[in-house]
Amino acid sequence: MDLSLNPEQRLVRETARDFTDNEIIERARENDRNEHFDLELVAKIAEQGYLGAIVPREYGGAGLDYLTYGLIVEEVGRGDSAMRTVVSVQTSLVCSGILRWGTEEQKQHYLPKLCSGEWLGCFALTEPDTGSDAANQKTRAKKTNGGWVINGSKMFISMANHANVALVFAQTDPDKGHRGVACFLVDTDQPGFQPQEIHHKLGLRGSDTAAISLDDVEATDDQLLGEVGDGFKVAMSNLDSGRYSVAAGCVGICQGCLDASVKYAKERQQFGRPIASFQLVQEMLTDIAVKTDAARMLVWRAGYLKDQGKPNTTETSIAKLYATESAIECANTAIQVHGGSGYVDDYPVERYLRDVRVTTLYEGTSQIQKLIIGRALTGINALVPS
Ligand code: COS
Repeated sequence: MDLSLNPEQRLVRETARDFTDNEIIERARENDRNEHFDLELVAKIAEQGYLGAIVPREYGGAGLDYLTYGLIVEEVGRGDSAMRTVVSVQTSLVCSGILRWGTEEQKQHYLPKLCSGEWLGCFALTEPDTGSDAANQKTRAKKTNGGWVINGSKMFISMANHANVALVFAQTDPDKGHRGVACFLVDTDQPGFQPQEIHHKLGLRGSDTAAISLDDVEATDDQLLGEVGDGFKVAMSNLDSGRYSVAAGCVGICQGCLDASVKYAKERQQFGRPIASFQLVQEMLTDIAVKTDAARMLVWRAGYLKDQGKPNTTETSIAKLYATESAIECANTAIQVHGGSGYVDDYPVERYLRDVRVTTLYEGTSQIQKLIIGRALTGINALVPS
């Protein structure tokens, strides 16, 4: 197995690293403090080609493979998870779905605008009463002449306050269960689409999050993504990409924890010597390093499988489960290395912990990932007790 990156991948990673160091990190703390969704920085990220990196060049993307996309997401995630969320949502939850399920007209209409950052998109699957049980959509889509009317509500939707297009999942026929779900490319610029900002989050304070009420929202037949009944599969396949992206971002957090902790441990003096010289501190640094490497390898494996066009849902769940849980542990350990200084935002580690906490909840909880993996291992579906 060759684990080395090719020259293009190394260049993309170096560029993303410099961009993160120079542009993202310096704004992260203030944006977090002010709960500021930094659209100016989003525009710079778009200019870098990081929104829609996996989209072919003919549709305005960077035409990169998944492994290289993962390298970008890792670097942005090391800098600021709020900005990493923008990259993940726009690229994986929105663009990847349009690319896979969209008609040629839809690809040409939406992808260039999304890749350039002219438009933002959001992924409206979760509802107040529908989280893990994603097939159980309460939002309803009713057929009209030449189109659809959608009513319902969505919850915890990233970027919904700023999105120009929303992938809205809705049930068209409750008797059909998940086979009745449809996905619509909804124009947000209509009176019935009402996002409401969600504040007071534990972390990701620089990220835009909203509840959405959908009140007689209209979509034409041309705005269906996939066929009626494909909606659940659209959601799941987008999440195959989204979970990969979250995992890659968490590798970035692990790496950020390692960098900050090694630096701090070498600078901080106690008992007349750097705390890095104490075995128990080195043990903490080692724990972070091992988890970082292991998480990165799992992400690379999932990316490699995606690039080969091989099945990867289980491997993606393994990467997401391990990387997210590890990143929480790494951030917690990094605070321990920093002592009291790690508890205030002079250092990035407390933000890492607050920001990363959500990653074992969204895009499938750790429990859902375990059940997906367990089902693949045994062939037995333990998701719903019979
Ligand atoms: N890609 C494409 N299609 C997929 C798929 C994937 N990764 N995973 C499943 N499907 C298809 C299946 O092939 C099946 O198709 P058929 O109708 O033709 O048989 C259909 O979708 C139903 O699949 P499955 O039986 O696996 O669904 P379950 O209801 O058993 O399980 C879980 C679904 C729980 C795994 C799913 O609801 C889930 O991931 N929940 C978490 C949701 C989530 O992540 N929410 C966060 C939203 S973003 S913050």
